[in-house]
Amino acid sequence: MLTALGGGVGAAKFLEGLSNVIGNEQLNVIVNTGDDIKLGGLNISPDVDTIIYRLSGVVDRKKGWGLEGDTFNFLNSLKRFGLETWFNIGDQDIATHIYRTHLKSKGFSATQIASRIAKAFGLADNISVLPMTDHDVETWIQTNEGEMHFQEYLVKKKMKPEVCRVTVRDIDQASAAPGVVDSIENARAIIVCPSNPIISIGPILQVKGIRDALKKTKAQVIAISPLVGGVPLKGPADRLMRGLGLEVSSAQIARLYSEFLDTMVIDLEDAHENQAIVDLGLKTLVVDTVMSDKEKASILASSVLELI
Ligand code: FO1
Repeated sequence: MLTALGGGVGAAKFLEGLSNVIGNEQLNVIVNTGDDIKLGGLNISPDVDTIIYRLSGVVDRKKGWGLEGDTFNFLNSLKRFGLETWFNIGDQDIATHIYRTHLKSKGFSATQIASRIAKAFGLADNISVLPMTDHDVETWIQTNEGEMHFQEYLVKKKMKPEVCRVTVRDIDQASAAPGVVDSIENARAIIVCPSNPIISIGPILQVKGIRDALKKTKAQVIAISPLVGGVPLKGPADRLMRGLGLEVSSAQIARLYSEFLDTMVIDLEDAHENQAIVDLGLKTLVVDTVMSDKEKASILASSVLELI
């Protein structure tokens, strides 16, 4: 059994590659839920959905999120009522959010809901998508324009405000969802996907029990840096790291994970950081990490598997 930690588009791309090279081996994916947001009464869990959509072959590959060929008539109709429509929910995608909201109102947990959505999209039987926690948490960003939900910072404000602090609301009440700690304890190896270390992996590590399980596990832990040439290919990792006073580098990400990490995978363009990571007592792998298509994601996943 392999276990991966991740959230969002980078993780989903890597996991697609991984799913193509693991045969029937069980893969448990522990997914960030800090990006979750309630909008217009709907419970939306972007990272869970992005990973399910990608792994079941229905994602909009150009955007990296949402469903291929989706339309936005519903969203346009909402404008009539003066509701905020900056978060682009497609006409097919909304069915997922309605279903999640319906099950949640009936008392189903995030874990149960993710499992049902995955099944409905025909996700392979050997892959389990596990939300990091069944408790409701939300990542909020303190900026020079005030505090806002992460999605508001990312989508509505287009990452323009200056970041001062990142808080995962209610994380102190969040315990690991069923199967999460077990997946870390009993894995053959654990892969930290090329995801944002602050808002994707950071919240997962703050859930009670997860960091400790990673420190204790006998499994090798391998992380893939989301930076290429010192910058993220997508998203605000650099802005968030800088805002928190951190150096923007793969070596810094390795430092954030060093308590539990064995190997850091970095891009060829960041080869000059190799020694700094080795000096932390970690192994490294320097390869092309740019996943411009499925084949390149599979090649990266194969290189990671060869380390195990
Ligand atoms: N990302 C955007 O940049 N703009 C959007 O309007 C948007 C809508 C959206 C709707 C559903 C969904 O599941 C994801 C969506 N995303 C959108 C992606 C999401 O904001 C981010 O990819 C993740 O939260 C970052 O990890």
